[in-house]
Amino acid sequence: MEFEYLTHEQRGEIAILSINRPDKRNAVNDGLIEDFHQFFSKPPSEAKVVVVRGNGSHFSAGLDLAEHKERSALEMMRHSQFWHTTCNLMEFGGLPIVVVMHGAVIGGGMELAMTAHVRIAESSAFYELPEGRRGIFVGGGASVRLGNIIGADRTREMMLTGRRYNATEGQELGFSHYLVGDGEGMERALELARTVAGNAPASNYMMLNALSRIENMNSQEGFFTESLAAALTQTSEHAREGMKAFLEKRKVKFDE
Ligand code: 1HE
Repeated sequence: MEFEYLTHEQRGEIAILSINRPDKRNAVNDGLIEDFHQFFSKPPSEAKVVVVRGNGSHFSAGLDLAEHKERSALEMMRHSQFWHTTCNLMEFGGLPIVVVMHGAVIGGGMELAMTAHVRIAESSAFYELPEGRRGIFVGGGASVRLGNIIGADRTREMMLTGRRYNATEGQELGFSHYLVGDGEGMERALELARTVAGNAPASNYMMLNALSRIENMNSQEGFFTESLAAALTQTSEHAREGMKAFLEKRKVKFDE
């Protein structure tokens, strides 16, 4: 697929999306969010997993401040809600995302990165929420999505002080699941993407859709929803094939 601010490369079952505004440090303008929205609204049918990365020396410098400065309250409301629609599509659309973070992972860049289900940081990665210094507030979902990872307390402190967490600290906090050397992120991402793509599609779909929702339920509703998810996946053709392949000691083959 062709986009203005994203490049898309399809390697078999893996779609690679690269944010492509390196001269602006991959700052997120409206066009870039629209590109993400377009891709995740109708991803190529062969894609079973997506790798998201940034071209140039940074993952993303966050919201495009040049574009942002002239908005009314209503325009800002719509803008923030479009980010939410897009980020929700990414988190819950059913296509697992592996992100490779390097250099700046700032503000809205961090909000985009946290929609990914498997997060890899290269050692150059650093994280900041400098909204306070710019006179703005997070609007791409950090209150919820980052809050779910590090809690409201740490999110608030991070925003109040505008502190910079480095890659090692980010790994300890859960911003990344894997920490690798500079330039090693893509190799690890492709390896993990192949593993994820090898799962049954219905199992991946449930992992993406059921777990975050169950986290926000009380335990009785959570247990019931888990049973529903189990009943749907465990009675599928893929479950029969997955268990049969194990018992027959052969490679599993999931047909769509
Ligand atoms: C930008 C942006 C941007 C760079 N919007 N143009 N985000 C921020 O507050 C982060 C602002 N950026 C930075 O702190 C630095 O640029 C970096 C640490 C990321 C990189 O530094 P450096 O020295 O490599 O690059 P630079 O010289 O600062 O920037 C290079 C160019 O990118 C320059 O443009 P040029 O035309 O003068 O070459 C910069 O203006 C441009 N650029 N960052 C627009 N962010 C959904 S709400 C989310 C709210 C937020 O995300 S708030 C956080 C905003």
